[in-house]
Amino acid sequence: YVSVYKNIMEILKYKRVHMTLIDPAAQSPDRSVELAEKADKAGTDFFLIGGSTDIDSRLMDKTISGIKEKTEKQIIIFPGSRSMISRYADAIYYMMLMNSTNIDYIVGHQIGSASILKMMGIETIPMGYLIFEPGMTVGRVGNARLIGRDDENTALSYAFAAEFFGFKLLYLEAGSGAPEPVGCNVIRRIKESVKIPVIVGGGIRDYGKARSIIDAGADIIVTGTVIEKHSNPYMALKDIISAI
Ligand code: 1GP
Repeated sequence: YVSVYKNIMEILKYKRVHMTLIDPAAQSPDRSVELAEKADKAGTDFFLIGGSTDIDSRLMDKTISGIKEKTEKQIIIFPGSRSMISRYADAIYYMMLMNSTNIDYIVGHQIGSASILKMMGIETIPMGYLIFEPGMTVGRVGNARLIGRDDENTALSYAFAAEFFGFKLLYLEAGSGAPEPVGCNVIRRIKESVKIPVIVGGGIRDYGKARSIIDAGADIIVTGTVIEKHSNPYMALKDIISAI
């Protein structure tokens, strides 16, 4: 068994990373497994399982165990609440929604799930999570005080704070299905100033967008919608992954 975080860091030594987000609330477990197989073939590096819709651990278990049977790639939980946990996952993002106005998303769900995570012995990856405009569903559900997509100074203050807190990853989120991802100037500025690997997600739907985000310095890109909505998810994803 290889630590997921170590694995991410090893891969980052020679290339950027692509993660595929699958939301178990968006389709049946069978369909989730089918999408995961396509993403695996297209060359994704890791799976993120989660989303903003609260789902119980049974649906998490069913989706994750199904995907695990079909791929060797590691699976990370991207939780929207304390109940989105599964013993079949390889790791969980133990995240703080840093710009939430709701204490539950800053530290409440984290405390609510701590004992069970400890009991399960699952790898927890400390991550700062920032939501930018337009924020979409996760911005609303997470009660986020949205950061402007070009607001470098505010973003940078959060990034420094993430570093001081000791987070191992920093996720810049525009919201699933956002028309535009986080601004490239923001990504570039953060990469110039902090050492934590930066994840960018929300609104990445084609090669061009992926390319500019990678050129701005993002270490990891996440796509979700493209595989759910595209008529040819395999080709669409392969194209995006070619940008890394
Ligand atoms: C959402 O960043 C992810 O948390 C993915 O967004 O669905 O727009 O690819 P998309």
